Amino acid sequence: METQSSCFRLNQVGYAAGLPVHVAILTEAPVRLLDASGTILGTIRADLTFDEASGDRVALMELGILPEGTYRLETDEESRSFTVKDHPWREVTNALIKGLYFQRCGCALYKEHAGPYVHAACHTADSADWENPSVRRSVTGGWHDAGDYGKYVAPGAVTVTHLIYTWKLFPDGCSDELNIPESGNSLPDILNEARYELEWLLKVQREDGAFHHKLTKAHFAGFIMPEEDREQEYLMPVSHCATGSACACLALASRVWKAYDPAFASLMLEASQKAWVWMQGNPDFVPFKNPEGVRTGQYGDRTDRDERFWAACELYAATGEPRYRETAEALFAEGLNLTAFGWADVAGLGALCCLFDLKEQAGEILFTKLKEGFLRRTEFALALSRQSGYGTALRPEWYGWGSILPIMSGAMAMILNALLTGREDMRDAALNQLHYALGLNALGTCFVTGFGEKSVMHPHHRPSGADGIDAPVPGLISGGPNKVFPYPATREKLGSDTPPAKYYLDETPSADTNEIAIYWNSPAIFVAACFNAMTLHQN
Ligand code: 9MR
Ligand code: ZN
Repeated sequence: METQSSCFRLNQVGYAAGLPVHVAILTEAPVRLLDASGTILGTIRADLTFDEASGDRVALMELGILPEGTYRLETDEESRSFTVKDHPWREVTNALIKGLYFQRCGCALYKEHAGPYVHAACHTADSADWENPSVRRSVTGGWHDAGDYGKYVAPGAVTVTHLIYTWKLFPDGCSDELNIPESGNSLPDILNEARYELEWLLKVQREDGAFHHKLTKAHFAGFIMPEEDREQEYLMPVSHCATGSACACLALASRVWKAYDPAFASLMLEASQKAWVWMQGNPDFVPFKNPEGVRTGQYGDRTDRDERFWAACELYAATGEPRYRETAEALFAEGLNLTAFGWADVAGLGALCCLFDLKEQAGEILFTKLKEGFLRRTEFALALSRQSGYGTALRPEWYGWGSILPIMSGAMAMILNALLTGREDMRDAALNQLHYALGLNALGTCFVTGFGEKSVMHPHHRPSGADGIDAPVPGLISGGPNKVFPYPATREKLGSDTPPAKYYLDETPSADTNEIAIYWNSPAIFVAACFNAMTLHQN
């Protein structure tokens, strides 16, 4: 079906029986809502308003809570169906987690787990030190970052952290049946998947405690399968942000694995503490810049104060030593963005630790005061979603590279508010961000591969482009519209009049609008698992 000519935008994966159903309507004509038997349940007259991000005249309508079934929205010109189920988001949540399995590097993917998306073991050769190339060592494993085959420390640490907090907060929301190689062991599969990256993180630490910023070639590979990418990979120079993020993530993981594998937990805590010592000895922030001749992802950052804050929170939680709490308190006093959960701004991950793990133990400043500040900031996400015709928590001018990240981060913030306060307005606005990812957006596109009637088909993802299979690797989320920083080729096609929320090309070369990335999957996992768990508890 040609969704662009449709006057409905829906969650194409489906809605939950116990939660309010939202749809976007782009017509002022009367819209009938019918059930499966054709009975008209009501007639809607949408009061359209102009939505700046999309340029559409649109109304986000709440249809209330509907029992399980198939429904139809109908005008005289068009009829569009949607489903309401008891557990509509189980498969998509699992697929998003399994999407990370498909990113595994250093091992073969076998038919048994990967279906048709198999490949031989990739990137198994020893890596060279960029600054001293005669020094070589084995640094295999981890996840390919995105559509490219690089492995980057801070993005990896943030992704693992999203997985761990998903498991901590919504254990029922992620199934233990992902069909990955470790399935069936005593550990939940979401933690099994996280461990694959943690083992790699431990290999990227330098003797003195610092972490290399990344492990990549000097430039991106062509659109070839990973096992065909055989040029030399390098451990690039160390960085403050990589070291701070790895420090925090490993401290967190050490707390989790204490119960499952104490030896692994101790290794991680030692590595984390070593990283902290390096951070203390290197107080002056140096932003990472690609060395001359290196063209892979830079992942630059403006400050490491948020990484230091996050690491201090997690090390306090892991050890109980007051010096970590004092450092976190001092950094908190300087002001931090407490609802930032992405690879660059990580203070929100420290807030997660304080508010949901340490709780009162964090003390007056890091619990009571931080909670006030946190809740205040979450209002911002709610306000943005209210201002948007589609309910999307993003300003028109912020549709940049990977716009899915701030949208999913807004959802995370509102979910956490709802957990702390029980507010349903926050919960419902957060749910609209999941709807955005699954098709309730200006493009009418489901951004998760393998799902929805109009889904991403040509993500900028090397295996999807090179494997000879029409359908892309499933369970990967596209970065989505980007008008802030588009490629010249994209600008040529879309011009300057295309509105930000439609600045998107479902075309393989468009890394600027259609790449996938592990740290876009992971906040979507958090959000999807939250609502998946909610449906399990309601029914
Ligand atoms: O996610 C990154 C985005 O915020 C930046 O604007 C963009 C351009 O620098 O890079 C993105 O990260 C890419 C990384 O540099 C290399 N691997 C693929 C990442 C996703 O596009
Ligand atoms: Zn690989």
